[in-house]
Amino acid sequence: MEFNQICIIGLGYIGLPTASTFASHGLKVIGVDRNQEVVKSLKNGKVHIYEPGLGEIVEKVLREGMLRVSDKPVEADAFIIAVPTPFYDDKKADLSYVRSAAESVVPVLRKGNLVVLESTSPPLTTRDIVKPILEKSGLKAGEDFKLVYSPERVLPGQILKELVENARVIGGIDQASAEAGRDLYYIFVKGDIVLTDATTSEMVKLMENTYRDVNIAIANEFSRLAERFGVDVWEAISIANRHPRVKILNPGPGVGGHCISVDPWFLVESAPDLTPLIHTARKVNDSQPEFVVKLFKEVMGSIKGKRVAVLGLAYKPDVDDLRESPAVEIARHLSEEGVLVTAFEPFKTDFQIENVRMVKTLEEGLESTDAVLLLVAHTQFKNLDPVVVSGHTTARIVIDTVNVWNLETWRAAGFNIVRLGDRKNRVV
Ligand code: SAJ
Repeated sequence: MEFNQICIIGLGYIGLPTASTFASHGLKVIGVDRNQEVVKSLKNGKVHIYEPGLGEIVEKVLREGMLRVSDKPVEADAFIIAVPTPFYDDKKADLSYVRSAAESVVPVLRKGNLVVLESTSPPLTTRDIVKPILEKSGLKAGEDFKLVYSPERVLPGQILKELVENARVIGGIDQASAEAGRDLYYIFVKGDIVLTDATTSEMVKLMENTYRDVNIAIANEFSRLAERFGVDVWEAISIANRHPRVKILNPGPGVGGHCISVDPWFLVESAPDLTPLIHTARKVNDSQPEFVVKLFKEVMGSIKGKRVAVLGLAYKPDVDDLRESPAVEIARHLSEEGVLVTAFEPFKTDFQIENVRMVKTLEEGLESTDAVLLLVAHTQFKNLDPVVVSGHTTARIVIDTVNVWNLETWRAAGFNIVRLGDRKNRVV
């Protein structure tokens, strides 16, 4: 199938990089977002999200007129739906954005078009939800238009690189749809393109993130066991990982972001009777912030009125995304327990948490505190020189939950350093 103009609905962390990558490969792209603020800021050449390299490429394709933005879809050869799929309080998928994006395509859908769903969705969403909505146009999927599910699988922080280099799975509601999807992504994808059916590709996406979640949960559980048995979990993991068939992931303050902490619930929701392991792993990772709070209490003794400088609130290193962030939860929880929390998040200094003092610089955060709590391994924090830090603070206790600070150098600079999951080397 040939493509001249495509329409991408949803200009967030996935839609915008995808739109600008297609545009920089010679396709005319209409980027659609129903949020007027997003449309307005992009029309002024401003990118509303942080992702390395994205600002430059968006600015270029906007300037060249290859990417245009609008608040509703227009006629095109293909439509890509890349809107969020959050969940409700009861952990059920909220498909309202997917539904309304599909509805918005109906008036402009034409014979011969291709429609792609990229949003992470519970199994059968393409077949049972998106297809019937699109067929309200009077056209039939498979006969009049093609329909595929092709999940994004890119890692925030490396999106532009992984969009191009990762293998791409394309699940069609029939073979012709899958082949049309391949023709579209072939425009920029250098990794393998694997064709399958729509439901398999929905499941593949959920399996990948669930696999990671379960593996992080076991690492987090190992960190708790290490505390109990006086072991250094980091040492134990590095030794275990020398086994040729073992690859344990890293424990930490918990699992955040909008993917791994959300997607496994879509499987639990779809088949609760078949997913006890997946469900438990989610609960383990969701309770890891509590484990950090408990560690903080153990180290600090009574915590009411104590001052702590929290370093990092993002859900992982070097991103500005704070969605479902365990670090935010820890800061909130500590403050609810009466700790005087100051937080510094270099990628989002204007973020607000009730009763948490946000500071714009690291130095401001470090002064007047009793302890430093490192929650995110941002490069800036990893590279901190403990001698310099010691000049900015009277605190002598630092708690590293992500294992990036060297015990010896921090001790030599006069700090009592505590690591999550390391009871072996703890002095307090
Ligand atoms: N984390 C740990 N320990 C680890 C690895 C990660 O605690 O060993 C934590 C991170 O700190 C973070 C969370 O897990 O809070 C998730 O981070 P991540 O880097 O593992 O993944 P995401 O959520 O940024 O991106 C994932 C990726 N999926 C997989 O690696 C299987 C990405 O490829 C997907 O495209 C993305 O989800 C998505 O959009 O679904």
